[in-house]
Amino acid sequence: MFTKAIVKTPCRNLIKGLSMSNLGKPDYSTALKQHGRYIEAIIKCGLKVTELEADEQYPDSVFIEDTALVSSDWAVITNPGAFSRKGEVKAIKKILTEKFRIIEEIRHPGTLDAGDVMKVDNHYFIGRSERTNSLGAQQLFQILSKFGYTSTILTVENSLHLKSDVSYLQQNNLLSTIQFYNKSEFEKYNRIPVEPAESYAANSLWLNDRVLVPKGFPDTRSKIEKLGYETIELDVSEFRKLDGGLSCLSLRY
Ligand code: CIR
Repeated sequence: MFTKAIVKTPCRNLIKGLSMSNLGKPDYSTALKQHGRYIEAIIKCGLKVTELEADEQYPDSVFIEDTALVSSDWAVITNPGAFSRKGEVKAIKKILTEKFRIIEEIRHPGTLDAGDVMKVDNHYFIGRSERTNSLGAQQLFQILSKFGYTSTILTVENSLHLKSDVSYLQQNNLLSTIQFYNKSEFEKYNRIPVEPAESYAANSLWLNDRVLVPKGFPDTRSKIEKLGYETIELDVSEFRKLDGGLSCLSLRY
């Protein structure tokens, strides 16, 4: 169960964020409203939220998930793969140093976005992607093994991050795009296929027995509900324009 979350208010420069989506530029005031509803949903799921102030220097800084990996008593500060995002870690390091006793860091030339990291029970999957290089993945593997966790490193192709393709919903349930559905690494899980037309919804977020699902993907939502979860549908259209999903908008622990 999660008890806390950290989020970061979107900045006005959000409209200059990185994007491969061709969905146009986000509208700032809509993004701000959507972010507010996201916070309300997290609170409804029982988490206490810390909101960091907007930082105009970093257009993508609302996607706070990429800057750190947090657990109940330790945190790993990442080294984001995109040059324009590297400085985002400064603010997150400051706050995490106040909250956690054990802090580790991914160091240059290793790069890692935590959107490439998925925890499944006591195991971590680490995606090697355009943002997370082999060295960064290896560094995290070593750090996690020091903390007593096992990890699997796998390659992510054609997506920004590992969690653009797969989301763990607990109780052995793994939501997966068709591309990842047959990966041998995931064979032992109850895989729930996300239809290609709904692939964005593969990034849904389990929060204490509820699942946050992006608005507009009814087939995926109904598959998740059939597993017995209550879902909360959230419109995150403005973050989607920057390739961001539900998990990207918070750090949970
Ligand atoms: C980026 O390209 O870095 C941002 N526009 C989106 C980051 C999304 N983060 C995530 O999936 N964890």
